[in-house]
Amino acid sequence: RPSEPCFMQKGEQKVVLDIPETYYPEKYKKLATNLSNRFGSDAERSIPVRNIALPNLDLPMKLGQKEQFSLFVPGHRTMAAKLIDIFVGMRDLEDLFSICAYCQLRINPYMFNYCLSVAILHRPDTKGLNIPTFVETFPDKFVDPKALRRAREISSVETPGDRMPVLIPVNYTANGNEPEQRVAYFREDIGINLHHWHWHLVYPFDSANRNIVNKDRRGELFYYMHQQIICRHTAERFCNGLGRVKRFQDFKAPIDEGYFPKMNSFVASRTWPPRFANTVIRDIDRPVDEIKSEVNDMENWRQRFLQAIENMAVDLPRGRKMPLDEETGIDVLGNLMESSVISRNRAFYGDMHNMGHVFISYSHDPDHRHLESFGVMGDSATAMRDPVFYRWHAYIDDIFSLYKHKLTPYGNDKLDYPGVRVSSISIESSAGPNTIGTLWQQNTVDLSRGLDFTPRGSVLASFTHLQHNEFNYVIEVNNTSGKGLMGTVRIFIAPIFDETGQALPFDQQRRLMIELDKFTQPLPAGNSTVRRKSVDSGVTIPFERTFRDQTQRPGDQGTQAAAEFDFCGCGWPQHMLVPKGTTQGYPMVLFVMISNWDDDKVEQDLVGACNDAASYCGIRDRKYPDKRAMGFPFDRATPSAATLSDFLRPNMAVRNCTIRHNDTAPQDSG
Ligand code: CUO
Repeated sequence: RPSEPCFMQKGEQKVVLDIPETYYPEKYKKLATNLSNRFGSDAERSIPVRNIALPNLDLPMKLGQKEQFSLFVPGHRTMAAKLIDIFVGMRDLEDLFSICAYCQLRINPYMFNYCLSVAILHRPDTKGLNIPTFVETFPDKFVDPKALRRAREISSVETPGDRMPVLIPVNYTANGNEPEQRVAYFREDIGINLHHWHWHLVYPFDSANRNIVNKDRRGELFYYMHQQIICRHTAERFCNGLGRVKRFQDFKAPIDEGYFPKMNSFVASRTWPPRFANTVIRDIDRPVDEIKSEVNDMENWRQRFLQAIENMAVDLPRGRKMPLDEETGIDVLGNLMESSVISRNRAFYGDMHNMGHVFISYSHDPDHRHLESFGVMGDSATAMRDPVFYRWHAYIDDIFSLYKHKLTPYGNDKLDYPGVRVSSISIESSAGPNTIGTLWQQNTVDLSRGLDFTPRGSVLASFTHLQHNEFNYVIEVNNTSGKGLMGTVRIFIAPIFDETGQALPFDQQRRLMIELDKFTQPLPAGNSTVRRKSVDSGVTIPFERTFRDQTQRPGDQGTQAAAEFDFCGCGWPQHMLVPKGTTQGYPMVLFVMISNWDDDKVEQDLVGACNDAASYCGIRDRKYPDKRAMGFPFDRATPSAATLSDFLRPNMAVRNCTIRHNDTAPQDSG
């Protein structure tokens, strides 16, 4: 951290960095010898830092050390892209280490952390390096500031063995008068926000090094991962007596929802600004952030997207056109919409989604007259806390959906799997047949790394999150082909009724289908039973991986395992696999389809690759492991089906089930 220029603590071992004197910023130079003497005498190990010819860091150093950093702000993006390129371009690890030692004293800590994390994920020689879990490095982005103050007090007055965990309250951002507070446990869930931050780390949208951005189907994954967030959020709303979010589509209309994050930034020593109810986004003119943008730009970009979808073709530079075809259209649109550096025409289609974040996050101070920084929507680690995130992304999703509506509905050739019949799916669980039990659970996270000094030993904070009892899917299959086959099992769950209690028509219900799992399955000839555990889901990562410090992972063997772990920090948190349900029992429909693996498979070597949360995160350095459109078979409309039953084929099955919530005091995770 900036206050400790040459000192680190690795576990209980104190390490001093032997930094070349020229690396110290002017203000530290006089102190350098003192610091080295002071920490050096106390240190158990000294690491020499190579004195290298330093690259030009003027651009990334333009962002002050005490400023907030936003990936969505174009100027910050350019600075970060430059720094990522510098980190990725260092010729070996020692040079990277050296430039980091230099940067750590000069570069904005949030930007430094982001760029170094991206570089570590993308350099071939750092695949074995660990990134500490972000919640521990910057807990101020995830937890109640009161808990952090308390943690500071505890760490300074109590010895490690005597420390009791600090309690992070569940509901601290609003009271029951605010209807949106009913889903705060979802919006403010630490694991969900970590997933979102990690996703954007794995899929950066700006870099001069196009390989870092240009990953297989990244634009489509941008669409799909966020689409899944929207339908998961919608299900939570239904469980809590709320309707679907109102899309944020009238850019001139007030945003009904306010949000008061009550978080403090350690770095900027400031409170994150709130947004009052009924705020209207306005033109931004903030020379300090080099942003001048008009709301009308958003209107224009929107019109161009609608036109492109209408024509099923996008305009390329120099008057050329590119058809939006069935296979790659959504990927092209995703990159245009986000927008990423691989957008086919950023000059024309602009930067719609990112600037939506920017307009909203500066709506409280668009011309910087109050000297305020951006709100939580400006940061991928915090954006999902704000109710407006879902309104904005629901609107983005609607635009993608317009394109999907233009595609020919899937026919039997795509949906059916001749010879494979699924006679049933059911759920086995301790909560009863076809019932999933949810509850509140208490867990801990270590805040010591994120305090603005490094205490000896951990300072634990205890927080409450939703959890469910583990369950199994039981699928009865009949393979009448007379030979062994391979299938892809696709499991989804969706609400049955809308917010008014009416049965959801198929075209609405399919857009609320939450992917629970997807896996490859051998299908022996004849009858067989597939039993699959909920914890093995292809969309989630285990709780331990979301929260625990990777350097302390037990049983790690060598660099390969650690590398996989880093990438695998991306994944929907297992504890949020299913919606909360209700105490009376919330009815949902479980859907399974077994598709023909010959039409799904992507031939590639997955040995050593982390692929247990591939549905939302892809696989590092590999192709997306399912050839079908993301969201298949529900991504396209099927006008001929009025209900889900109309849509079913012999290789599909449904089961009504119940999610029953136990609303008693949280249980300890043990
Ligand atoms: Cu993930 Cu808008 O892209 O937040």
